Amino acid sequence: MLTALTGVHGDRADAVTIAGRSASYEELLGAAQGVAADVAGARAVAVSATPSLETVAAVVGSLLAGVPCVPLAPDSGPAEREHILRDSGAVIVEADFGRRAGGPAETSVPVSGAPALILYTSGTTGPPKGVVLSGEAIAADLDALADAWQWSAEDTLVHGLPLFHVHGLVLGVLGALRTGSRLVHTGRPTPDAYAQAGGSLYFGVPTVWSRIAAEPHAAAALTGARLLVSGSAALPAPVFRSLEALTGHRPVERYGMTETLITISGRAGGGVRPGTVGTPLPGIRTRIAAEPGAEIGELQLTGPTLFSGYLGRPEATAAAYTEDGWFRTGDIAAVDEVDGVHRIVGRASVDMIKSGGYRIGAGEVENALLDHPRVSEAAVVGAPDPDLGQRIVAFVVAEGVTGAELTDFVAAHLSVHKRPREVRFITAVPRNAMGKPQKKRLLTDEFEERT
Ligand code: MCA
Ligand code: AMP
Repeated sequence: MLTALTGVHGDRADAVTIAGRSASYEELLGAAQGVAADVAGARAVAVSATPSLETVAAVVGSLLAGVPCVPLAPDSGPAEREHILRDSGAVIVEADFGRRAGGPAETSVPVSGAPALILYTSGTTGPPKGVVLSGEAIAADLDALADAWQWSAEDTLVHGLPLFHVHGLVLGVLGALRTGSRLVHTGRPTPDAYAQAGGSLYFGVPTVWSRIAAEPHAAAALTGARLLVSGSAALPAPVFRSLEALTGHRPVERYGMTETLITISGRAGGGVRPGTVGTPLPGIRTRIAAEPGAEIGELQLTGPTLFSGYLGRPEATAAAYTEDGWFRTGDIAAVDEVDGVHRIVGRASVDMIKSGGYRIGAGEVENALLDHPRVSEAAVVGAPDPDLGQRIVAFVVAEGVTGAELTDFVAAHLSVHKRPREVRFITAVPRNAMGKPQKKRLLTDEFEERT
C-alpha cells in the first residue's frame, strides 16, 4: 500500500518533514519496523497522534504488522480515550527513531480487505463509533485522488492537519507514502507556515483557507504552487474568490466522509466552480434520494472506497445503508443536470456539527455536559460562524457553575475541539409534545443570551 517506502521512487533525507524534523523513507521504515515487531499479534494498536514523525512511524508500523491502527486525538480526555480503547481493544504504542528492529523485518504493506485503520467518529447520538477502513479502500481512494489531482512523486505536499482523521492521515500521510510525493507537515496549519513551506500541492480545511485568505502576504506565497485543495466542510464562495485573487489559483474542492473516504472531487486542470465539489471519482456511483419533483435530497453512494462497517456494531452499519445497498451520507446535495457537478447543500440532521472541519456529534457534547454535577439539562447546536463554519453552542440549565467552567470540563473530558465556544444559560430546553428538544428554536431570538 505504501509503495514509495520500498524505494521505487528513490530516497531523500527529507522525504517526510513534520513540525521541522525530517526523515528519509529508510529512517521511517526502520522506526516503523521496530513498532511492527512490538505489536505483532495485537488486536489493534492505538497511537496518540501528535503531529510528529513518531506518529507516522507508529501508523506505518502497525500497517506493516497487519494490525489495525487506531489514531487518538493527542488531547483526548479520559471519557473519550477510555471509550475508544475499550471499544477497539487497542494497546497504546509509541515509535522510537533511536531503535532498530532485530531479525527479518517487513518492508511492504499488502493491499487487502483486512482492517487497516479504525477511525473514531461522531454520530448524531451516543459515543463515537469506530469506522473500519481496509487497505483496499484506502488504496482505491488514494489512486483515484492521484488521478484526479495529477498527484505524483514530483509533488511536495504541504498541510498541517491533525493526524487522527481521514484528511490529515489518509490523504495527508498515506497519500504521500503511496504517491512518493515529499511531505511537509507544518505542525499547525497557520498561514505563515503554509507560506514558508514551498510546496506544490496544499491541503486545507475551509477555516485554514479562510485564515490564509485574510493574510494576503501568506496567500501570495502560494502563487507558485500547482494545486490548492479544500475539503472536510463547505468552502465559502467569498473565500474561494479571495484565494483566486491572491494566489491565481481556483482551489479544487472535494467531498468525503470518514465512512466513504473521498468520493467526489474537482479535477486538476478541469473547470471548478465555487460552491461545488466536482464529480464522482472513478468507481464511485452517486444518487440523490429526492422527493418527487424536488432537485435536492440525500446524497447516497456506492463504490470501492467505502468502509467495512462500524466496529462491533452490525445494526448501526446496516442502518447506514438503504435496503438496496447504497450508503446514506446524511448530506443534502444537488447534481447539475448538464455536467454532473455535485453541490452539497447542507446536512439532514442538526445533531451533526462541523466546526473547523471537525465532525462533532451534538449528543456526545450533551452527554459530557450532563456528566457535570451542576447541569440538569443540555442541548447543543452548531451556530453559523465566519471562521469555523459552525461553532458549538451549548444551551444549559445549570446553577452554580460558569460557562468557562463548563467549556473547560468538556475540553478536558472529551477533547479541546469538542468544547463549546459559547455557553448560554436557559431556564428549560424547549421540547415538543413528545419531549424531543426543539433545537431549531434555540438559535432564534427567543433564546438570546440572558446571562
Ligand atoms: C482553548 N484552548 C484550550 C481551551 N480553549 N485548551 C484547553 N481547554 C480549553 N478550554 C487551546 C488549545 O489547547 C489550543 O492551544 C488552542 O486553544 C487551539 O484552539 P482552537 O480554537 O480549537 O484551534 P484553532 O486554531 O482555532 O483550530 C482551527 C483549525 C482546527 C486549525 C482549523 O479546527 C483544525 O485543525 N481543523 C481540522 C479538522 C480536520 O482535519 N478535519 C478532517 C476530518 P495551543 O495553540 O496551545 O495548542 S476528516 C473529513 O472531514 C473528511 C473525510 C474530509 O472530507 O476530509
Ligand atoms: P467526517 O466524517 O469528519 O469526514 O465528516 C464528513 C462530513 O464532512 C460530510 O458528511 C460532510 O457533511 C462534510 N464535508 C466534507 N467535505 C465537504 C465539502 N467539500 N463540502 C461540504 N461538506 C463537506
